[in-house]
Amino acid sequence: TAKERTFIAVKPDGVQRGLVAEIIARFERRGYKLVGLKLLVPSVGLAKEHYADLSSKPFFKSLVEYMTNGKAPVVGMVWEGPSVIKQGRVMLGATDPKAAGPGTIRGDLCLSIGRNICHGSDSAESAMKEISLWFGGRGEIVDWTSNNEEWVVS
Ligand code: YYY
Ligand code: MG
Repeated sequence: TAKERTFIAVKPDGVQRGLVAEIIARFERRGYKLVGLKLLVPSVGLAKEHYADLSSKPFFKSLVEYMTNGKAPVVGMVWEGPSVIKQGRVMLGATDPKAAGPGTIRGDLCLSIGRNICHGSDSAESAMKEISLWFGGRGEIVDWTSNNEEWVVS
Protein backbone atom coordinates (compact mmCIF):
# COMPACT_ATOMS: atom_id res chain seq x y z
CA THR A 1 0.00 0.00 0.00
CA ALA A 2 0.99 3.67 -0.30
CA LYS A 3 1.59 3.85 3.46
CA GLU A 4 3.99 0.92 3.50
CA ARG A 5 7.23 1.65 5.37
CA THR A 6 10.68 0.11 5.49
CA PHE A 7 13.91 0.58 7.39
CA ILE A 8 16.89 1.46 5.19
CA ALA A 9 20.36 2.13 6.60
CA VAL A 10 23.65 3.37 5.27
CA LYS A 11 26.23 1.29 7.11
CA PRO A 12 29.53 2.71 8.44
CA ASP A 13 31.43 1.88 5.24
CA GLY A 14 28.83 3.77 3.18
CA VAL A 15 29.10 6.78 5.48
CA GLN A 16 32.90 6.62 5.51
CA ARG A 17 32.95 6.49 1.71
CA GLY A 18 30.68 9.52 1.37
CA LEU A 19 27.76 7.63 -0.18
CA VAL A 20 24.99 8.89 2.11
CA ALA A 21 23.62 11.46 -0.34
CA GLU A 22 23.83 9.03 -3.27
CA ILE A 23 21.78 6.42 -1.44
CA ILE A 24 19.19 8.91 -0.16
CA ALA A 25 18.92 10.44 -3.64
CA ARG A 26 17.98 7.14 -5.24
CA PHE A 27 15.03 6.69 -2.88
CA GLU A 28 13.99 10.35 -3.20
CA ARG A 29 14.11 10.36 -7.00
CA ARG A 30 12.11 7.15 -7.18
CA GLY A 31 9.35 9.01 -5.38
CA TYR A 32 9.56 7.42 -1.95
CA LYS A 33 8.96 9.66 1.06
CA LEU A 34 11.47 10.07 3.88
CA VAL A 35 9.67 9.88 7.22
CA GLY A 36 12.56 9.08 9.56
CA LEU A 37 16.28 9.95 9.53
CA LYS A 38 19.02 9.72 12.17
CA LEU A 39 22.79 9.46 12.50
CA LEU A 40 24.14 7.24 15.25
CA VAL A 41 26.76 4.77 16.36
CA PRO A 42 24.52 1.88 17.36
CA SER A 43 25.10 0.16 20.67
CA VAL A 44 26.25 -3.47 20.64
CA GLY A 45 22.83 -4.38 22.01
CA LEU A 46 21.03 -2.62 19.18
CA ALA A 47 23.22 -4.20 16.51
CA LYS A 48 22.81 -7.67 18.02
CA GLU A 49 19.05 -7.26 18.17
CA HIS A 50 18.96 -5.90 14.63
CA TYR A 51 20.86 -8.94 13.34
CA ALA A 52 19.38 -11.42 15.84
CA ASP A 53 18.42 -13.84 13.04
CA LEU A 54 22.11 -14.19 12.17
CA SER A 55 23.42 -14.74 15.70
CA SER A 56 24.58 -18.29 14.95
CA LYS A 57 26.50 -17.33 11.79
CA PRO A 58 30.31 -17.33 11.79
CA PHE A 59 30.42 -13.70 10.62
CA PHE A 60 28.05 -12.42 13.35
CA LYS A 61 30.73 -11.16 15.71
CA SER A 62 32.64 -9.23 13.07
CA LEU A 63 29.38 -7.90 11.63
CA VAL A 64 28.36 -6.47 15.01
CA GLU A 65 31.87 -5.09 15.58
CA TYR A 66 31.89 -3.34 12.20
CA MET A 67 28.48 -1.80 12.82
CA THR A 68 29.31 -0.58 16.34
CA ASN A 69 33.03 0.28 16.50
CA GLY A 70 32.41 3.99 15.98
CA LYS A 71 34.89 4.42 13.13
CA ALA A 72 31.85 5.86 11.38
CA PRO A 73 28.18 6.15 12.29
CA VAL A 74 25.17 4.55 10.65
CA VAL A 75 22.45 6.56 8.91
CA GLY A 76 19.09 5.03 9.78
CA MET A 77 16.06 5.91 7.69
CA VAL A 78 12.41 5.09 7.32
CA TRP A 79 11.06 5.36 3.77
CA GLU A 80 7.40 5.20 2.84
CA GLY A 81 5.55 4.41 -0.36
CA PRO A 82 4.06 1.73 -2.62
CA SER A 83 5.86 -1.64 -2.27
CA VAL A 84 8.77 0.12 -0.57
CA ILE A 85 9.82 -3.00 1.37
CA LYS A 86 10.26 -5.16 -1.73
CA GLN A 87 11.41 -2.34 -4.01
CA GLY A 88 13.87 -1.13 -1.38
CA ARG A 89 15.52 -4.54 -1.49
CA VAL A 90 15.52 -4.49 -5.30
CA MET A 91 17.16 -1.05 -5.24
CA LEU A 92 19.85 -2.27 -2.79
CA GLY A 93 20.66 -5.33 -4.90
CA ALA A 94 21.90 -8.74 -3.82
CA THR A 95 23.53 -9.15 -0.39
CA ASP A 96 26.78 -10.15 -2.09
CA PRO A 97 27.73 -7.19 -4.30
CA LYS A 98 29.51 -9.57 -6.65
CA ALA A 99 26.06 -10.91 -7.53
CA ALA A 100 24.28 -7.55 -7.50
CA GLY A 101 23.09 -6.26 -10.85
CA PRO A 102 24.13 -2.98 -12.40
CA GLY A 103 21.74 -0.18 -11.55
CA THR A 104 21.44 -1.38 -7.96
CA ILE A 105 23.15 0.44 -5.10
CA ARG A 106 25.39 -2.51 -4.26
CA GLY A 107 25.93 -3.43 -7.91
CA ASP A 108 27.06 0.10 -8.69
CA LEU A 109 28.93 1.13 -5.55
CA CYS A 110 30.60 -1.78 -3.72
CA LEU A 111 32.40 -5.10 -4.12
CA SER A 112 32.41 -7.16 -0.94
CA ILE A 113 29.70 -8.85 1.14
CA GLY A 114 31.39 -7.68 4.35
CA ARG A 115 31.32 -4.06 3.10
CA ASN A 116 28.03 -3.88 1.27
CA ILE A 117 27.27 -0.32 2.46
CA CYS A 118 23.53 -0.54 3.06
CA HIS A 119 20.71 -2.39 4.77
CA GLY A 120 17.04 -2.83 3.93
CA SER A 121 14.27 -4.70 5.73
CA ASP A 122 13.49 -8.01 4.02
CA SER A 123 9.78 -8.41 4.93
CA ALA A 124 6.84 -6.63 6.51
CA GLU A 125 7.66 -8.31 9.83
CA SER A 126 11.33 -7.23 9.76
CA ALA A 127 10.34 -3.72 8.70
CA MET A 128 8.05 -3.39 11.69
CA LYS A 129 10.63 -4.85 14.06
CA GLU A 130 13.50 -2.74 12.70
CA ILE A 131 11.59 0.56 12.60
CA SER A 132 10.58 0.18 16.24
CA LEU A 133 14.09 -0.91 17.18
CA TRP A 134 15.91 2.03 15.53
CA PHE A 135 13.23 4.68 15.99
CA GLY A 136 11.44 5.06 19.27
CA GLY A 137 11.45 8.55 20.62
CA ARG A 138 8.55 10.89 20.27
CA GLY A 139 8.47 12.68 16.93
CA GLU A 140 11.25 10.57 15.43
CA ILE A 141 8.93 9.44 12.69
CA VAL A 142 7.15 12.26 10.91
CA ASP A 143 3.84 11.80 9.15
CA TRP A 144 3.77 14.45 6.45
CA THR A 145 2.08 14.99 3.12
CA SER A 146 4.29 15.37 0.09
CA ASN A 147 2.89 17.88 -2.42
CA ASN A 148 4.31 15.60 -5.11
CA GLU A 149 2.15 12.72 -4.08
CA GLU A 150 -0.59 13.12 -6.66
CA TRP A 151 2.08 13.23 -9.39
CA VAL A 152 3.86 10.13 -8.12
CA VAL A 153 1.11 7.88 -6.82
CA SER A 154 -2.33 7.41 -8.35
O1 YYY B 1 19.65 -8.41 4.31
P1 YYY B 1 21.04 -8.38 3.74
O2 YYY B 1 21.89 -7.29 4.30
O3 YYY B 1 21.04 -8.33 2.23
O4 YYY B 1 21.75 -9.78 4.10
P2 YYY B 1 21.60 -10.70 5.41
O5 YYY B 1 21.58 -12.11 4.95
O6 YYY B 1 20.47 -10.25 6.26
O7 YYY B 1 22.97 -10.44 6.16
C1 YYY B 1 23.18 -9.26 6.89
C2 YYY B 1 24.58 -8.75 6.62
O8 YYY B 1 25.52 -9.69 7.10
C3 YYY B 1 24.92 -8.57 5.15
O9 YYY B 1 24.45 -7.35 4.63
C4 YYY B 1 26.41 -8.63 5.18
C5 YYY B 1 26.71 -9.61 6.32
N1 YYY B 1 27.03 -10.95 5.77
C6 YYY B 1 28.34 -11.33 5.70
O10 YYY B 1 29.23 -10.56 6.10
N2 YYY B 1 28.66 -12.57 5.19
C7 YYY B 1 27.70 -13.40 4.75
N3 YYY B 1 28.03 -14.60 4.24
C8 YYY B 1 26.35 -13.02 4.81
C9 YYY B 1 26.05 -11.77 5.33
MG1 MG C 1 18.93 -8.93 6.16
